[in-house]
Amino acid sequence: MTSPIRTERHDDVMVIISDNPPVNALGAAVRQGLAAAITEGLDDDAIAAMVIRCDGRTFFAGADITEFGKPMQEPGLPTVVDMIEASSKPVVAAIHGTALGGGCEVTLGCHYRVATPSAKIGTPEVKLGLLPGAGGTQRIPRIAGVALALEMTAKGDPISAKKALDAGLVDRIVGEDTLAEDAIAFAREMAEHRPLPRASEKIAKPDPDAVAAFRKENARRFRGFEAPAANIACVEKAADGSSFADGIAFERSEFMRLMSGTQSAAQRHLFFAERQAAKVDDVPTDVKLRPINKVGVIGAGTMGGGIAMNFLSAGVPVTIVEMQQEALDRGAGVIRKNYEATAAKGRMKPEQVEAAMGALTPTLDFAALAECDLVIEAVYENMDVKKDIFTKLDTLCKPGAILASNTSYLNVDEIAACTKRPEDVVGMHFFSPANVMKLLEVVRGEKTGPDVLATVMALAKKIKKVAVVAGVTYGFIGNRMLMPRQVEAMKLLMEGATPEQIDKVHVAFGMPMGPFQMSDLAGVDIGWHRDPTRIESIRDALAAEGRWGQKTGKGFYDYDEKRQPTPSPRVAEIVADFRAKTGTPQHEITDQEIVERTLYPMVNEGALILEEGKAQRASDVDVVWIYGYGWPVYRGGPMFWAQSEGYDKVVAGLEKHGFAVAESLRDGTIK
Ligand code: 3H9
Repeated sequence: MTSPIRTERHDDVMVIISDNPPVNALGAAVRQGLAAAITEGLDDDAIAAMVIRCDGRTFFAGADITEFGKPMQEPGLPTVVDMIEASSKPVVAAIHGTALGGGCEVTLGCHYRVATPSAKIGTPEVKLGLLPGAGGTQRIPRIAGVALALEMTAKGDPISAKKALDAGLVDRIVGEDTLAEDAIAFAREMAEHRPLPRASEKIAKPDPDAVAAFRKENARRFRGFEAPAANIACVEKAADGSSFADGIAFERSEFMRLMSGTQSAAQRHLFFAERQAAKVDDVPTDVKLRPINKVGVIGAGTMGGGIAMNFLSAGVPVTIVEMQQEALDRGAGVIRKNYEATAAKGRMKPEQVEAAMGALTPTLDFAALAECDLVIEAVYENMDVKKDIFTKLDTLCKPGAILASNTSYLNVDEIAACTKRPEDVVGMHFFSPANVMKLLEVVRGEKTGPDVLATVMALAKKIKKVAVVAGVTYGFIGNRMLMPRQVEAMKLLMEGATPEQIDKVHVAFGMPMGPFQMSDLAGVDIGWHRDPTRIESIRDALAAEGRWGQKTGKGFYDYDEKRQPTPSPRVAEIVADFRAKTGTPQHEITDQEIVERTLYPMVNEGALILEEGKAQRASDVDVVWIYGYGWPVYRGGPMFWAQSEGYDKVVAGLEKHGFAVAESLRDGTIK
């Protein structure tokens, strides 16, 4: 097998080149090649300095994650990095693309670093539930200080080449297209400089104030995660006067601890799940995509406006249609306000706001959609209304235009059937707020064309969404799984639990909110029959009294002016009335029972969805729940969680409470 590492000689400079597509991950063959190449350079008297660079789209994007959890092949990355640093001849890292994780650590072992202006440098291991385990937590603070090391390791976002230059993590920014030759010239310039700068020999200054402030600022963000605290502890260790060797030993033991834990397994699962979700099993990868240069959105409400923003932000012009001038003006106004708020936070330039708004065409004229390559209907959930719209679109839109519905429950096949082109019809279910939430459920109708599906999946990537394909089923993947949870939460309430107790269990589990907090946020009146005299459920009773949730200041909770919730004595009365009226037997409800009756049924529903072929794979279900509903990342999604809990335990819990258990869950064949 040929090595992914080759060397080139440019007079007295040896260039070590990695060619390991797609992202130059530092797998065993790369590590072996790097170690051999360094030895080769050291052994050759004609060589005065070395350069390490990568072919392809990026510098090393980190350790090869597919090797994790398998027996390690020598040499390990820490050994290779130490070998580079120990070299008696200067070694220069030539960085382009993204030097991430182990890739960043390779650069820190080098004595010098040059980078292209567009390069990014970072240690995203924390996002995999890990920490930089090849010296990164010890070398970054020694070069760039504790404060930046905390940002880079515990948050994991990469920094620009310019910021790295300012922090000393890069020594020179070179030409975008002349990296290879500029790096050689730099190496030659440094060939005789001694002593060689070695990060491990530097001293990091302790900065307890920065550590305390960082912990406080990020407490919410880090809630429930193990890895950020371990990253912080390692960075602290680098600056507490310990020797480099002791710091490395601590980093190693923390890395191994995290690596063997369930959180990192869950986060690594998500990394691959997210990428897998983009693949549609029975659509060839070379299918010709339809060009999407102009998008139409029907409905300028919260949903339509949010959907439009995704495309405007990606530079795709949008025509947005409404029935009334007032609604149109309000919708366009909200879009502008949202962009201006982003600009006020410094995350957008004023000219970008104007460019996005300039690409928006608000209109009352439905016929303006004739020019669009994709039209997304985002009106309220009513089949007749949707059918009416799609019938009109069928006559109006140009041939080849994709016709999408943002329905969150309804039958996309039924909608498609009222057109003469069902192959052009697809569901695009965005989540609210649509300009923020990352999930897009792409609903594949029975007749949806493969090129339509592939085009929408590619478009999702362009607008920075994580897309998951769902089949036609009531509520698709996410909302269908939500239903049994809501039903059980109401039953638990009737049997003796309080909304606070149920919500608390969900928040402790890591969800952003519980079922009743969610109802209050979404609106208790959603789906209500609107007859205050017809009171058949607790929900009806709440809605009849105007307890519609946060928007009316009261729902399952009472809210103050700052929307802070408190338990509601009135809700307790309503619930007590219902319990008495129905004679529902009461019992002490434990937190475990809440888990078994609200979370296990979601897993069961997920298994049924998979059995029916309405989701492609279990990991897609996980992606839906993590990106659409805030399922804790460190639990890997409901299906991963069930597996890590043990299917037997979940089945036993479901049976205890009388649920009909999905076959694939019972026999552990969920895929
Ligand atoms: C680490 O370094 C630990 C060390 O500190 C200590 C060691 C002792 N390994 O994302 P894309 C695959 S931990 C294996 O679609 P993009 C990916 O699955 C690592 N495979 O491309 C996909 O495969 P497929 C720290 C990897 O252009 C293909 O490459 N580093 C790895 O949108 C294309 O990926 C990270 O966490 C990997 N490291 O984004 C960085 N990376 O085509 C992780 C990617 O079969 N990587 N693949 O689906 C990334 O963030 C992005 O891939 C990157 C490119 C930004 C580089």
